[in-house]
Amino acid sequence: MAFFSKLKERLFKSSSKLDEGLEAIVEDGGEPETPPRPEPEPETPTPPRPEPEPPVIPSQPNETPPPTPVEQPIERPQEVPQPPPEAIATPAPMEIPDDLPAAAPRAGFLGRLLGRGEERVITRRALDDDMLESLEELLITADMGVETAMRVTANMAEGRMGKRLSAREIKESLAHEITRIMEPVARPMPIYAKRPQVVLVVGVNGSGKTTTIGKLASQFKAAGKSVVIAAGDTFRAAAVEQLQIWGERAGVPVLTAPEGSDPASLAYDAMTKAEADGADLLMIDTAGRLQNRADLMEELSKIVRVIRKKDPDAPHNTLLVLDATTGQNALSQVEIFQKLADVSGLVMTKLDGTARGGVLVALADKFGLPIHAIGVGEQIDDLAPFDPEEFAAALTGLDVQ
Ligand SMILES: Nc1nc2c(ncn2[C@@H]2O[C@H](COP(=O)(O)OP(=O)(O)OP(=O)(O)O)[C@@H](O)[C@H]2O)c(=O)[nH]1
Ligand SMILES: [Mg+2]
Repeated sequence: MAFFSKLKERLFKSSSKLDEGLEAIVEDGGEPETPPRPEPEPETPTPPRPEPEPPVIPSQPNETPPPTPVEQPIERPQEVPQPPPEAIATPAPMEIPDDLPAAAPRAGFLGRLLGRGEERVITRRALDDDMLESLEELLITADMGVETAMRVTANMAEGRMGKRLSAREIKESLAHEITRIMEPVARPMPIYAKRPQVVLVVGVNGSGKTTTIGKLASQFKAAGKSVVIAAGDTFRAAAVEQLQIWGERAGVPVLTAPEGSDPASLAYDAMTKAEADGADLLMIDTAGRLQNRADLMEELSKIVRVIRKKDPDAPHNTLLVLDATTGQNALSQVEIFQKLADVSGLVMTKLDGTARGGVLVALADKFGLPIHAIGVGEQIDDLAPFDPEEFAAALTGLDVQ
């Protein structure tokens, strides 16, 4: 299945919430209009697209300095396997001229044929303060957060106040604003020439760390990288077993240690093995006990101290895994983990089955940390690089044309 379709289907709860909400806002106070029939052929050439305006979103400074890579990062669209070319759907154009009826029948022979005998009625509502307020509330219910929702609606309103808009036009401009916020943070995990590149994976209990490591390991393996996994969550025996199952699925060795043993010494052994094997990547799973923050902090910093004995620049990536179903809570998790570890990027899991997908927009807006990937299910291939246009279209319920 094309990833966009999968994303859209799985983001159903978020998108249907926005979709239905937007329709209701336009219906409430809007008036039905029948668009004028287009002129018959010849087709008019499409006017050149206006240059995109420079972003007007005041960007938040990124508080964490970017990690200093030892070697030049290799931008690697090829590292995380992309969906096959035929699976990449082109998102709908994000900007449409204000005066064009959004769903006007297509001009030309086919358009006349399809449009014959039926007048399509579109409801439009003039954009005013009341409507903006309703839009803002709707975005807040989708977990976009108050500040981000305000910013998105304010940007969307620019130059459109008083204009009569259809639900589709609003979706398109919302998707455009969301894409603009998310584009700067949509970056795949950088791959360094360093061997082994150490990836420390952190996050609260149940956020999806172990599952994400399994999925990533499988994707890196498929991309030709050799990977070693360290089961650094020695707190629960079940965690080790779970990781072993993922290791088998991905065809990647998993280093384990007895329950209750020191995760730092396991990480050290794993570093030794990864070096001896000439592995490209070492992924270290960790326990996510936030109940005792001091313990967790000590545990994480000990892992870092120990692996730095082998490589002073390790870990090269610290991925924070966040669960989308926790909504706004994800924001405070980022704040906490930025204090506990030098977070270099985010992975957002469980975007399937939640109506809180908007939190990803709030995260991008507030922290500006790279979003490497998103999880939309429990299967090995349910993790994809983050694509802002696809995400914005799926979130707003916009159909790809
Ligand atoms: N629906 C869905 N479920 C997911 C996703 N990612 C992980 N899960 C599920 O979430 C649950 C917790 O995932 P784990 O990978 O065990 O989470 P963890 O962070 O390692 O948890 P702890 O080891 O307890 O800290 C499991 O049942 C996973 O199958 C996702 O993208 N979508
Ligand atoms: Mg785990």
